[in-house]
Amino acid sequence: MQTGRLRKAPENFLDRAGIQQVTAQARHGRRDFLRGAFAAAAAGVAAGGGHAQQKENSDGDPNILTLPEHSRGLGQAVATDGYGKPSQHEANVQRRQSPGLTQTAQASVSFAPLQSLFGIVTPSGLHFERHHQGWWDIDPSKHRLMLNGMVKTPKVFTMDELMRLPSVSRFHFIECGANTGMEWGNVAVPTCQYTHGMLSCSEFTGVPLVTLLEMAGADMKNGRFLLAEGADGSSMTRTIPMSLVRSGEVLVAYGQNGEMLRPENGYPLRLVVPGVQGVSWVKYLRRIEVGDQPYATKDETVHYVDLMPDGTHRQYTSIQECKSVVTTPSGGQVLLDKGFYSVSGLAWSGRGKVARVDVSVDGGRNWRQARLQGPVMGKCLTRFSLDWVWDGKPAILQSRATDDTGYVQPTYRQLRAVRGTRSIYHNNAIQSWLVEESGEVKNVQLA
Ligand SMILES: Nc1nc2c(c(=O)[nH]1)N[C@H]1C(S)=C(S)[C@@H](COP(=O)(O)O)O[C@H]1N2
Ligand SMILES: [Mo]
Repeated sequence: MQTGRLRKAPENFLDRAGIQQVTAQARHGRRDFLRGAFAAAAAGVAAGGGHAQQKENSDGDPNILTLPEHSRGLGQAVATDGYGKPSQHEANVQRRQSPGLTQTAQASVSFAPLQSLFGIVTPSGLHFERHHQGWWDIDPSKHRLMLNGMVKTPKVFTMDELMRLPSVSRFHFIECGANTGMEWGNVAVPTCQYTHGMLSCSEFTGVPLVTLLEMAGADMKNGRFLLAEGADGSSMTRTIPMSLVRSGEVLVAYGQNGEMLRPENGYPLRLVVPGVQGVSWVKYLRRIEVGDQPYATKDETVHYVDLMPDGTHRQYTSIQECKSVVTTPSGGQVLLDKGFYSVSGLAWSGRGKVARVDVSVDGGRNWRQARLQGPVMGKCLTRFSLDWVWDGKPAILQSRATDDTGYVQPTYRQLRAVRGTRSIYHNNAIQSWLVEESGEVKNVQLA
């Protein structure tokens, strides 16, 4: 079996000159020009991808014949800074601002490098970020969580009090409702980091919110809605339906991947609302109010609404529908020769488990069922893969996920028939990556 080699995506799209060019064009929204600008930004750095292989020919390969320094000398002593870091050779694997968005001094979104990750867990230092008013590193000894509204006994918890309660740990994805939002306008951003990188998955640890509500004697019957409020300057407040909370799924979480949450992700406390768009996962969580109707806050009436074809706004569409994306090979990467590739990607559903993923290498004409890597968990990322031998001809890679409710991820045509073209949020359409004869992989949309 001939094994193809893949050049990693050029990661430094953010070279200064490139950005200016790109943002000027993004404002005009012209796709061709934009793609040209991205290509210009990427040129000259294309060789900089991760593990460039020197191995041209194993006969006389100096990497076998010469004993390297690290086999002869004494290695370094234990790390003195007490907290491990990735290899210096992985310095390109970073979360980044999208070159397609206007760059601001107070940057508010960074995208996770999905093309560089394995399995389903996002390392905490690479978790995407979305801050409406910057992030803070709050002193946990001063942080409080208040429970009020339709409760018998309003309560205030310290972090110590919360962390003494029985906890659970669960794997869940979080996806910003605006993930893949640029693609509505047919603005093809170059890599899956920018098309799908407002997505991450962690093991979260915390106390089921229902436990705290019971402690406060909340009216679980008439109190049909909750207001969750964050302690940052964004006045982030969201209505959470009690129906989601009753099952015990919604967590008041302090843990992320075995350690405390990172400050960027809401340290010391955030709400985890499995399956629901990121904005409801209120960070720096300081108050939960129990009420009997939706709160109609700014972040659910003005923002985070979907403009429909008939001009109306759809509100409270919180669930992230079933979606998937091929992460390797994906936009910006280069197939260096013909042969075997493992086409691999991520699938998820806000309604439950991923039931199957089909992959097409011919733009959706034929589909083959992909392998799912277990364990497949509910409202969690699932890794899929498919064996593929590239014949050197142009190919279009797609993945189509189905969840355990039977819902099938739509094509752009199907999605636009219902939603029109003027939305920002909730784009779960099938993603297409064009593999050109040169091996270059590009983001394309099929009509
Ligand atoms: N307090 C507070 N909570 C917040 C936000 C915020 O700006 N402030 N942003 C929300 C949005 S829009 C998203 S997508 C997620 C992002 O979470 P992350 O930064 O941990 O990835 O947090 C949500 N919770
Ligand atoms: Mo978001």
